[in-house]
Amino acid sequence: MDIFPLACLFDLDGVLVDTAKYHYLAWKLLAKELGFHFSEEDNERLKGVSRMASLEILLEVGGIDHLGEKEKVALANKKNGWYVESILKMTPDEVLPGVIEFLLEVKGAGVKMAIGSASKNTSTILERVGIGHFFDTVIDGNRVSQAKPDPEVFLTGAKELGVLPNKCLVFEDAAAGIEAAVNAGMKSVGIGNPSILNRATIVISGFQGFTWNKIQSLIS
Ligand code: B16
Ligand code: MG
Repeated sequence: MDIFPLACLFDLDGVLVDTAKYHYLAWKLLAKELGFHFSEEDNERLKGVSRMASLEILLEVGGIDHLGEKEKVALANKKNGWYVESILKMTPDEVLPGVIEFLLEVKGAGVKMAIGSASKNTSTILERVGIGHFFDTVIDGNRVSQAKPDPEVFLTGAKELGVLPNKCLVFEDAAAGIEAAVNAGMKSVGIGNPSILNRATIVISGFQGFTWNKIQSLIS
């Protein structure tokens, strides 16, 4: 019998933990320093997007178009300093509902697991919330050069796990991440809004109430 999937690749922010609120606080503070308001709606555009690309969106919202590369890097570093202050205070309680139960089930089924995240702070977050031990490998923003929707992050994960892309299942909350899964030739489970994640194989609102067997039957 054809066994599917042999590996699960998990995005981090918005799938396993909710760090978006800390990103938002730090970006909002930066915008305030630059003299404009950055709304929660604007912040939605930063989901799954790399740090420098997020800064470009923020500057566009503020109508700031005169900064050089050095100034931009300094602003991104400043925002990251504030963000790191927040994530260093994270606790295991901040793992999203149903996640631990789901990871335990997948691990128990002998399925390999990897992280595929754009964040360069992935290791700090995994350590703070205490879920790092579940994953056979961690592919993050420090290890890839192409941002989602490029498939690099997921293809690297599959390669490190020694599993063919078509035997991998991706869990993602961002449209760009679902697109990356499609580009990698992988099926995907979208976490969030079905109208935004319409390229995913299936969409669920979160892990609570979803067993591994249920997910397997929904994707096949
Ligand atoms: P950092 P994910 C992404 O994480 C976030 O969704 C996105 O908002 C953030 O800009 C990006 O990581 C980079 O994060 O500044 O920590 O390197 O969803 O890919 O796990
Ligand atoms: Mg995400």
